[in-house]
Amino acid sequence: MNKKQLTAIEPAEWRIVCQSKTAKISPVSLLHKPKENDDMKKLLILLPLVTAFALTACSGSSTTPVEITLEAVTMKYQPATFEVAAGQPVRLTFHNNDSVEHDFSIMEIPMAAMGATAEPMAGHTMDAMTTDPELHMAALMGQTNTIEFTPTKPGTYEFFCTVPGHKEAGMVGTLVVKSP
Ligand SMILES: [Cu+2]
Repeated sequence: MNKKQLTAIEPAEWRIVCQSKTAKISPVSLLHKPKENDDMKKLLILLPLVTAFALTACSGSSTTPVEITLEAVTMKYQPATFEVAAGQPVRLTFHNNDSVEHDFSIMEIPMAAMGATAEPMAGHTMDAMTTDPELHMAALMGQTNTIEFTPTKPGTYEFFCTVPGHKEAGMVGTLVVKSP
């Protein structure tokens, strides 16, 4: 492992390490075991650099998304209410554990980068909608989807499923955006 390889690590990879709720980052575990003494010396020199980088990547809540998991079961969202802070990036994972397709939609919500999009799901159409929701992700039965967004304005936002009849059947919930 040389310095060039180390600096080539993208911040995104470090973010994944942070997100996986690893209590402490151990740079040693991320590196190959040195074969020779010379390699060990290089490793010891580089360790503080790696650690500093890891700390930079993991501090500062403004860059590390908070992980929220939402489930769809028997025509309901679980939880039906969740809370995040304005300015805090959110990584929302939607598991559809129901036997029909569902989505997660918010018609209007001020976001840092408008038009957050999730992976499109084959077969999911928005034909029933006259206006597209600003935040939208679908998940077919048994599938999972993820969307990242940063809400910027404190408030209470309704989320619901756009599949015809689902909102009326109870697929509605509340996203609370608190002041930071
Ligand atoms: Cu639905």
